[in-house]
Amino acid sequence: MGNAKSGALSKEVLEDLKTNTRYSDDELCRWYESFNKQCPDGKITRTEFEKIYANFFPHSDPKSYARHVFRSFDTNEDGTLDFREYIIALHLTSSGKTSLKLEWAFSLFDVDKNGEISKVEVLEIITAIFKMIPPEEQKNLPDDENTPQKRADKLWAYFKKNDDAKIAEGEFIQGVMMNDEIMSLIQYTPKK
Ligand SMILES: [Ca+2]
Ligand SMILES: [Ca+2]
Repeated sequence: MGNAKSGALSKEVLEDLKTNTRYSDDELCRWYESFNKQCPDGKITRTEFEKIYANFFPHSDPKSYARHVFRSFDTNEDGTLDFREYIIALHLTSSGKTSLKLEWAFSLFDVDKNGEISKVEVLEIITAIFKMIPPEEQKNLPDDENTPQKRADKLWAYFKKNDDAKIAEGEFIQGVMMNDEIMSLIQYTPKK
């Protein structure tokens, strides 16, 4: 036991994940088993992560978005996702709680991790989101949302900011929660 390479989930990680997520012992152990089967070395690399995304978006280019998502999940910045980071990611993105998802969205937009979002960062992430929308679908977007720049301008205008101002985390979460239209600008769910 205890040896990270032996294949068993360490007690520390298990306890930590139980405290930080809503998952049970059972669920965590089951996922650990399947995680280990798919990633025998216990880590997901950025390239592997990008491939997973590519499977979900066969008609568009999710690469830069996947890169940003990976950065937001790789909290110890070692260039791979371990089981702990993977489960926290799952917890943040699949929880029904909007505030939790938006906490994660904030970390996605805060590209340089300085605790605030600039308009340049908004444009960078929105450009990545935009690339995931298949060209056919892009044609049908509303006139004020059909380019990354227009989308970034729209989001920024909603927060009533000058171009060089910044958005703090609390302000971001509260603002997006109060406006469905803005919520739709910061994510893309593929149509079937
Ligand atoms: Ca990591
Ligand atoms: Ca920032």
